[in-house]
Amino acid sequence: MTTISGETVGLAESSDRLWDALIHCDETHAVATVRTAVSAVDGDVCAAVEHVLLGLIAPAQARVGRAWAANELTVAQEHAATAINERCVAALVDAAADALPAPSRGRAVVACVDGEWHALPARLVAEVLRLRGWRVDYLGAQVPTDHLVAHLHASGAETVLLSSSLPSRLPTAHSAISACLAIGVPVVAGGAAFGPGGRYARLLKARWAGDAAAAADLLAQGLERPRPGAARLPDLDLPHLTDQEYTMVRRTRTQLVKQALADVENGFAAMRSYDERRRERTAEDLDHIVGFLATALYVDDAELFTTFVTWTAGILSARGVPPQCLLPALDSLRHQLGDFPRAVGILTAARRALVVPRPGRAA
Ligand code: B12
Repeated sequence: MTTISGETVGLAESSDRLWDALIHCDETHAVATVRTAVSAVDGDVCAAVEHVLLGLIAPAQARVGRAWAANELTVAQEHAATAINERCVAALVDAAADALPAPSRGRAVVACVDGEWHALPARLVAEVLRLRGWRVDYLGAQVPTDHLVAHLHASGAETVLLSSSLPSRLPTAHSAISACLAIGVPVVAGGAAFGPGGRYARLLKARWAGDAAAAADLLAQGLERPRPGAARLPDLDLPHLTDQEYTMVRRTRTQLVKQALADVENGFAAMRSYDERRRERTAEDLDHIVGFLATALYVDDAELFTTFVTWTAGILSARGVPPQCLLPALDSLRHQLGDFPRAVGILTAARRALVVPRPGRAA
């Protein structure tokens, strides 16, 4: 028997079995594996379920992401694995239903930022809070801010837990955070979008927690209700926005992408032979690049953009696309945005960070 009180419960064997089931689209074995992992933990069922949700399923899902990025899993396998993990979460929570404590600690809303489809992390947060005795309204993926606020008014929930995985959703997250604070509801933000150590959450005036267990601990301490009027216009939280660089990049996004596409075609010969579908994918990639540039301007952090560009270079390399094709794109944007010093600085830093193997040499 294993116990979770004060000791680490090994999940290594279950982890291998779950991975095997996920990559073979084997839902039945995946569910059996997570159920067995829970029953192998001695003691409180709710604590055991939490342990397996966060110690087995969450890391398996993150591994799915890494394997997809390395081109070891197809998009279809990644989708199947996500669906299976969602089913595993549901199976465990159902199995713990009889042991769930009556909700006695208050009411919390868990939601993803508008435009954010990564719902599984938010689902994990919701279930862990329920297991710890909170009443939880789980609103799922991409919740428009006005509907989130309307729900807070209607439900009287005391806290919002806001999830976002994509840094490019940060400006939208800021609006949501500000809207919740304005009506006196504290916000705990979480997810990869909020940066290492949650630095962007703090910048946007939200509390932050690294995972569902840390969020539950934070809520248990009691969060101070913000004073009405605590929310301010974005320019007051982020004074650099007054230079209008973010606004201009957002406003001219379509034109920036169009011109960058033309410049990449000129600067990267291989692209001239692309069929229509590949050109569309390239345009999508460029749109992501401009979206991340805008976000880096929003939070005034060149590192956000550099991290994204080097990540994109890795994704391209793993698929046999030379990351050099990013250089003409960055140069095009730098040229188009020559009058915007912060944008030029961010693009220059990313260009420098992009380690491009010389032609004919191994990476
Ligand atoms: C599954 C998945 C999807 C699924 C999501 C389905 C679903 N139901 O969730 C789908 C297919 C929809 C998808 C779409 C996209 N995805 Co995706 N996706 C993933 C993947 C593989 C797993 C996400 C996940 O569940 N992770 C596991 C969870 C448990 O980990 P976590 O998110 O870090 O969460 C932990 C903490 O951060 C924290 N936490 C999270 N939220 C919160 C909230 C609160 C309040 C608190 C306290 C804590 C907290 O708790 C969790 C642990 O307990 C990731 C890869 C990865 N490594 O995460 C990519 C990933 C996030 N996706 C990515 C991308 C690019 C996309 C797309 C843009 C792809 C495309 N071109 O269309 C779209 C964007 C869609 C959108 N607008 O949101 C990139 C983002 C890269 C970047 N630099 O921004 C990633 C990292 C892919 C990768 N391998 O590199 N994706």
